[in-house]
Amino acid sequence: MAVSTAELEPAPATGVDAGSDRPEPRWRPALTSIILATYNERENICETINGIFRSVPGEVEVIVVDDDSPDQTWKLVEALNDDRIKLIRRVSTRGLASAFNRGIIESRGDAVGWMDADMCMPPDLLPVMIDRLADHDVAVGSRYAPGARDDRHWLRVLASRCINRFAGLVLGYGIRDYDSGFVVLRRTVFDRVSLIPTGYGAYFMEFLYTCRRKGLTVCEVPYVFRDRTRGVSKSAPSLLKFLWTGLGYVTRVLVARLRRID
Ligand SMILES: Nc1nc2c(ncn2[C@@H]2O[C@H](COP(=O)(O)OP(=O)(O)O)[C@@H](O)[C@H]2O)c(=O)[nH]1
Ligand SMILES: [Mg+2]
Repeated sequence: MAVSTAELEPAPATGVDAGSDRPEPRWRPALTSIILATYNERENICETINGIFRSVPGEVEVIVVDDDSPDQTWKLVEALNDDRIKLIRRVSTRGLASAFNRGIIESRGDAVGWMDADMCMPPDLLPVMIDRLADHDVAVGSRYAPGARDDRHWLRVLASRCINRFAGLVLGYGIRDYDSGFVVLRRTVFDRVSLIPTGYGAYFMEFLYTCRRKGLTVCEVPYVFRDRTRGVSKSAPSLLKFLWTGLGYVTRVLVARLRRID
């Protein structure tokens, strides 16, 4: 995939040892953890996991946090019988942000990432994102950075762009895809910032905002977001749910701006 990267701030001058002309080795994670939250993803989960194992260089663990999917997504994961996969089946609880948070708690990698398991986000972008951790704390897969594209229905693209524009105005820092939900970061980020595990995808905007407020560096890596071809969207199965989710995003932007956690 041809990918360019969009900078949110100039990269620090790393890569050259001040005392010699020998280049420093680029930072590489010893272990990368990728977290997948799943609810009724039986048609996508295996392709997503296999894509991650194919793409991510070096040691990798995949953590699947499934909320007891009625379609038994967790059973397919179990059947893969791969010791690089950690499966967490949560019973009697649901929620996207809390699922990712549980995955973070269970993860061991010095690079940690998370993404959707519906094949809208390409696993083969992960190595590019991991590479950017050599000079950034957080690398975000971006649908709206230059060179990116969002292939969904125009109404969803419009709504997403409006929410991102609003988030950009209220929260600042020039981030184009504030609610991306596709990310890889250095584990050290969690020494400074915790994910607030409430709500649906809107948690991500507050997370990125707090990262920047704490002085961490964030870059956006553009990619082509493909619309779902299998399974059903949990955030927009109907117009009413779609509007409700949108309202949740707007509210969370305002809450994030007001609470400004230190
Ligand atoms: N564990 C867990 N995963 C969820 C839940 N809701 C959605 N997901 C997963 O979160 C990801 C994004 O959900 P999706 O339905 O694609 O929403 P959309 O991208 O906003 O249309 C997918 O991998 C879903 O399977 C939930 O309540 N619990
Ligand atoms: Mg999706």
